[in-house]
Amino acid sequence: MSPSGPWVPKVLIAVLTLGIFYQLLWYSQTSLSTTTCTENTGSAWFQGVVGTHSEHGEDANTTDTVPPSLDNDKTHISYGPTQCMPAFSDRLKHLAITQNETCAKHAPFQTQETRRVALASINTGDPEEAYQRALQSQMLHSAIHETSTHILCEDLADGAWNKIAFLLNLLMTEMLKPASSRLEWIMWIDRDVIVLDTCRPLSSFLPPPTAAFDKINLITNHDALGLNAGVFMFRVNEWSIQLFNTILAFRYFRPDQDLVLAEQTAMEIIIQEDQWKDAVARVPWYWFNAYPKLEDDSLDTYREGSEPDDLEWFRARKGDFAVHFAGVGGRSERMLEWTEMLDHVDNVWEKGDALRDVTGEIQTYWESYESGGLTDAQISGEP
Ligand SMILES: *[C@@H]1O[C@H](CO)[C@@H](O)[C@H](O)[C@H]1NC(C)=O
Ligand SMILES: CC(=O)N[C@H]1CO[C@H](CO)[C@@H](O)[C@@H]1O
Repeated sequence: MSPSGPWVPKVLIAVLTLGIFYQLLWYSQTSLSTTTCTENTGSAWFQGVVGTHSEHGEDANTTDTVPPSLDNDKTHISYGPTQCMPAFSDRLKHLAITQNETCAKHAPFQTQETRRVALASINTGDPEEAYQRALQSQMLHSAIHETSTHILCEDLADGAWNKIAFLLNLLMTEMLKPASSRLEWIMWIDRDVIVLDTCRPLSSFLPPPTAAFDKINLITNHDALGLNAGVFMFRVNEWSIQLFNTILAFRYFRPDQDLVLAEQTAMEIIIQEDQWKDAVARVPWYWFNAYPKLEDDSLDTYREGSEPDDLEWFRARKGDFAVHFAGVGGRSERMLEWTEMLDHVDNVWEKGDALRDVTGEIQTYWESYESGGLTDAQISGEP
């Protein structure tokens, strides 16, 4: 015991010295990042994101050229105290402006949104670069179309049920606004979905705004296993509140039912039932939920537009709205490879190398729907 006595002051001094040294290091790092924040505060599109990422270095030259009309915090909205909204760099802000122009000029469809629409997603847990990049592609779409992206950063319910709880929260908030200003439709979009065609407005998937389609409240699609709830659109109304309430309460009221894929299975079961099914329109898988080609050359063939003739009909190709990495092995790496590749792909409508344009098909779909003549092929998209 006694030998330890003389050591104590030396250890204390050593700890103190180390402490001062590291504090200095820490201090200089903080002041560095604070500077970065201050520089960007003026042009931040949304509160809270400032300082959480440091993408700003690459594009400091553009800060003062962002038009004031785009300088708002209403476009990208995160929910909860945790900051999970990916940064929206000046490079992306500029991309939003230039793509807005090239889309309007070259896309063979109307690029302006015709309804009040928004995107919703969740980004809980430790940030993952692949998801950040995918969410940024969604945020870019919102910025181009002057809509909004809503991202939940907290857990409101366990596992994938969190999504349903969040959509209820969004719906109820919107329903408390006057009907003339609330959102009309929301697209739920998983964070493993990359938006490929930022030109296509979300409104373009919706039925015409006429009475014949008033009863449609939900637009879904199936993959090979049935309903895929990775991307779908729903109307902001009481029906949707009822639906999501019912899904959220499913386990309580039907505890014996096996839910293989949690909330997705519950949703699939419920929307097939008589009370709900007439308000649901199932549309082709690839309209807004195409899956990536899995072969090793998928990046090259997408970039070059050299997809093989036998590329399966539901696989993403140029012109498609989005690519969803549902259940793809090594998803994080694949998604990062795709986002990096996409950084070097020009607007497909400007280059004129789109391999699919669903515009005509969407129109025919709703015409057939109205006349009661929808075929199975129109619904599934399978040729
Ligand atoms: C996109 O272009 C339209 C008209 O060309 C304009 O009104 C709108 O503000 C633009 N939006 C962005 C994000 O640049
Ligand atoms: C380094 C950098 O970010 N340069 C950008 C400056 O702004 C122009 C647009 O005005 C971009 O094209 C450059 O990439």
